[in-house]
Amino acid sequence: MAIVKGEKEYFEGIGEIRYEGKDTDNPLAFRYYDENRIVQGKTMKEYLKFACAYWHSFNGNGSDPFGEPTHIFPWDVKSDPVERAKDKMDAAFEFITKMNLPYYCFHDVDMVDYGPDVAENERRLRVLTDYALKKQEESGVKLLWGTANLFSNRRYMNGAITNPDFHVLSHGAAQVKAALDATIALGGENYVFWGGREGYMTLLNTDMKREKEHFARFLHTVRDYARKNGFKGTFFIEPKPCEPSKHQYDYDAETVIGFLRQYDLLGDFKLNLEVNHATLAGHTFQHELQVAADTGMLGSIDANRGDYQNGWDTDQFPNNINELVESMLIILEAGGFQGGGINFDAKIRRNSTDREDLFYAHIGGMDIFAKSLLVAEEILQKSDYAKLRKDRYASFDSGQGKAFEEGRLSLEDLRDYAASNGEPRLVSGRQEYLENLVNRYIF
Ligand code: XUL
Ligand code: CO
Repeated sequence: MAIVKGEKEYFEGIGEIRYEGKDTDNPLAFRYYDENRIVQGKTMKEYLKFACAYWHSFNGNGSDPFGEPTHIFPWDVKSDPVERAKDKMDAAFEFITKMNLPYYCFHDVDMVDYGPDVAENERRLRVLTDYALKKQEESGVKLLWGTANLFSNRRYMNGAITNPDFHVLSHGAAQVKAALDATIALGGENYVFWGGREGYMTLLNTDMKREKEHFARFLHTVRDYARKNGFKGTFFIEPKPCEPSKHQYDYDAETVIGFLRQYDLLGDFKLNLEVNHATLAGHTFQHELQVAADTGMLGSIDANRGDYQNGWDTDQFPNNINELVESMLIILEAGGFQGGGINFDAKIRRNSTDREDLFYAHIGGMDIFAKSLLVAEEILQKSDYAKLRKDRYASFDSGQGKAFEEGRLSLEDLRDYAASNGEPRLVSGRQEYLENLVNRYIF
């Protein structure tokens, strides 16, 4: 990939990150991510579709509720917001191309600062969209998805599209329209809705039914606008149960699928699942992936990991091989992502202040996904993993089990089968055997 720099080089001394194989001791090289290697009939680059998240890498400054920024960005100096945003974009594309990341994702306000004036915000975003388009053309980097940030501005404190005040809703809509226009202009492959404030803090002041109906009505309105304006991609909803709201309507995969089905939106929407959101919902990431895969709704993922001790969204870079191999097994068996890819919705730690840290984080994340993909492919090709699971259900493949599946047995028939066949034998679920099987291919 051609490295695309601006006037200034922000990551000086760091060149293109290349695949050097697993035995390299170069910390600024890939050990497993070989973008041209064929897996499942596609190159790794096409299969995994890695994306850089603009917000964590170029806006997130390391500040937390207890402390000031620790990441002091050299591109964040000019006073004019549009000029400053262009510098940031220079840095972003320099990083993305040095990392060989094929995609990126953004919120409107990551690209350029927004103020209170709708028309001025639209103007700013259009300038940056034009700037991004040139950079995309120069580098070949593509937009995996765009989105609007409807949670940071104080006007959204009671929600954006589910706000009890129609005036606030209209501002959310204006932002979505502009973000969608930018996504379409940039050839964005998908558009995401994550509703951090679409939920409630207390039911004492909330008409939940009406708020959810407003959200559904709005999604129809957006879908119609986008299709009319040539958007061919997929809309994703990103579930998360809470944080920042006490309760969010897009709680988890199952809840979102039910909502989309209820409001007749299944045809245009799929899911963007995030590891740390799954665990906040009390699920494994694998569970969320399987729920989505089983309904043909596995659109894309936001890659990160949580912390075993902390109960919030720590958005750390992924590094749990067992979690990811089990996840890749589900993704492979589902036939890959439906339109999406792997967006690193992850941030380096507050005290990771070296220029290289952002590179190490992405290299580690890309390598562990690449390794997990290879391991999962081998498990599916060489082991009896898939067969063992299928065989567990063999009693439904013929005879009375099959008749039950086909709806041909009454409750009396089931009772009679039990009465005439005695006590079932105990059949092992072989969990430890399967865990060892996965490890055998990892090591
Ligand atoms: C927040 C989160 C968001 C979405 C995009 O937890 O994951 O960054 O991915 O709005
Ligand atoms: Co996310």
